[in-house]
Amino acid sequence: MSRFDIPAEPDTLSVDLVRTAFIIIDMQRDFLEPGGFGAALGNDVSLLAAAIEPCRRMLAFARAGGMMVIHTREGHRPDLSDAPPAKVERGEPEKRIGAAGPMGRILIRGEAGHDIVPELAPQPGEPVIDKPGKGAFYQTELDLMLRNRRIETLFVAGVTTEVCVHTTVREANDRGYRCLVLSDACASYFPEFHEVGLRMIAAQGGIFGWVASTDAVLAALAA
Ligand code: TIU
Repeated sequence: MSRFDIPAEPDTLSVDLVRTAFIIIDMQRDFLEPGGFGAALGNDVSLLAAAIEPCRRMLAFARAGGMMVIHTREGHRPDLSDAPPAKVERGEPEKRIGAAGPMGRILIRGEAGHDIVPELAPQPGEPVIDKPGKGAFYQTELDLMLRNRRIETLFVAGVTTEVCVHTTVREANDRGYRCLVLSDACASYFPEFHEVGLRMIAAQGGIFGWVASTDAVLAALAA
């Protein structure tokens, strides 16, 4: 039996775990640690640390149960050929995408800051989607990979709630996936945006998807 009813906002979500993927959005050092992209934008990066442990618990469950696990990373080629000038040319030049920082060049693939935090490091066989934008579907193979596995539902976690998590959930929703956002496994530099971002997903009868805590999901899946 792989079907479970998960208590969520705005209502119970029935999921088939065989057709569910756990997608962890951009839990990279560039967003969570000092000296990366998040800090260059003027943010207090310590606010994102709270999402690590809930992500780790869901990841452990998913791995133990053989669920599809997908990691994403936001970043660009070293020559910036995949980075729109409109994205790069913001803020002070020494803090822009591609500038040198303590974890290497900011938001550039292959640099230390681009890595996923060690607690959530991908295991061999788990796809890592490198994305140039905020959404994980834009200019990536994610949709193809999910369709090939007949995935219908996404458990979504990561950072930041109102930016890359929201953009990805909106993209997924329009493509016909049911998205369950794990409220405490996401985080924002702006606590109020986190709260309102989650409310926006579940409002209007679940206009973008469903929201539940990691504990609520794990308890339902253990039943
Ligand atoms: N700035 C911010 O909140 N987020 C990003 O730029 N990217 C992601 O959310 N991953």
